[in-house]
Amino acid sequence: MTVRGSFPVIRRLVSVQHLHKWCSSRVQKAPLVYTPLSYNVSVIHQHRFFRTSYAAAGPILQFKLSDIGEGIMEVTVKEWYVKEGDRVSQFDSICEVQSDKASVTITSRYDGVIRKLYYDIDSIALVGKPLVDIETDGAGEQTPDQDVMETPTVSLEEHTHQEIKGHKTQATPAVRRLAMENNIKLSEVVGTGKDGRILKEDILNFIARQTGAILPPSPFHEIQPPPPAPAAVAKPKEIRPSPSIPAPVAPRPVFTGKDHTEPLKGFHKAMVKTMSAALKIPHFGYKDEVDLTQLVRLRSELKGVSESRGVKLSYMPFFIKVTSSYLAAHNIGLAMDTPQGLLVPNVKNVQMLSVFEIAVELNRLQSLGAAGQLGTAELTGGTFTLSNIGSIGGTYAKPVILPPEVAIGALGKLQVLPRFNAKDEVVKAHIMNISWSADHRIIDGATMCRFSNLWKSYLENPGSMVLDLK
Ligand code: CAO
Repeated sequence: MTVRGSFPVIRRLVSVQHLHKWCSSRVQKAPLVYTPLSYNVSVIHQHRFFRTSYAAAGPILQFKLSDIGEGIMEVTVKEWYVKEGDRVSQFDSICEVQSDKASVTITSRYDGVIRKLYYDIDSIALVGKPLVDIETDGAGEQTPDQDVMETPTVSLEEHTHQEIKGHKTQATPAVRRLAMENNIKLSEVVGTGKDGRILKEDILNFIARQTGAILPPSPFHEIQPPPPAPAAVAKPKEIRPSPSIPAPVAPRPVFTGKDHTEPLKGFHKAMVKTMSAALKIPHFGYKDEVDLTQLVRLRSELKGVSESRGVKLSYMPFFIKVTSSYLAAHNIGLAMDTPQGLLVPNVKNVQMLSVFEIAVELNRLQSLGAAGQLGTAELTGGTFTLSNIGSIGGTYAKPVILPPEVAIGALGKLQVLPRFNAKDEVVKAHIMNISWSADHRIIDGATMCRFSNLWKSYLENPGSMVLDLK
């Protein structure tokens, strides 16, 4: 057995001794049940779906990666232990797959020949899709079931079961989730379904017995908001708790809502990869506040001019330009909230652009982002990122570095706040918080602090910027 991963469910499952497999109801409809490949894991009980076609030597069984529970919709194929044409015997390792929760070695339960591998190393194998074809030796023992090919991806409502210390529990993933959310061990619940299967109702009744709550006779009940008080009911009297009467125990809330699992797709998937890579970076966080009172004045003077040229001028072009005052050449990325999710296009060669030219490019990137048309050219090659989360709200953030970049800044919301001026007078100031994260393997705290101070001083005295602007 090979199971790696720290996910508690996996840890819990590791103690189970035995893998129990069974086929879907559709497969069971076939006169003979095919022996499927098995996960060499003693805990996860799965469905196996097969399509059968005939080759001269015998039936070719198509093994589909089935629902392994816990919301896992895909795994990465880490290693193949066989290649096409290899002969395998029962219990030979076929491949190793990895989900975000565990690594699992998949073994054969057949003697036969591998006819097809469906994935390359590091490809994503999807639940419900074929993993390998095996031409089995026992041709005569099996009966084809062409229909099975049409079987959709395993539904979460399909039954799974697991064996815990000799006690077999059967329940759907939804019921398991309900039990888990309410800290209930399935082994302690008596199932009233077919073959002792644990139903949602059994869990609810179990909770009711624990809490003393009375459940309606309907199969499931949802938490309802309390009904509005009737108009005729007088104002309730104030109830003073008596020390001699124990306060009523509020029943534990019962979670009966139905969650659904959606596979991560497109840019979200990329975000998983990038952010997982970012986890390897030791982040140094540094925060400060910047008084943008003068910049606010300057922008309001320039905004009209810019608009008369058809370009929206926000604060971002100033932030981007100032960030660009320290390196020879760089493409400043900006986190962008788009209908497809978070994207980070970058403004190329900011060192060569005026604030106005940056605004032009920013306007273009925003239009592309809104239309879902940002391409590889815009999305690659960034050297530093600014994330203006303040345009949505909030003051401080803990931005995550986008590898292979080494620093990132998150801009907070620009707010009007009271501050002291040089004469000790309280004045109205336009304050924005800045939160930096730096890769501490490369940038130490003092360097980050000095960079931030300089960045801040330019923005607090935008006139000084003019001297250095190109
Ligand atoms: N505080 C106060 N006002 C702000 C502000 C801030 N931090 N940032 C922007 N504004 C103002 C702008 O000045 C503009 O006001 P005017 O109408 O007076 O000009 C208005 O809000 C709208 O600005 P904008 O958002 O269209 O343009 P922008 O250049 O400031 O920002 C962009 C562009 C793409 C950075 C921003 O739209 C965006 O997507 N921000 C979200 C970034 C994000 O999701 N970060 C999280 C990353 S980690 O998941």
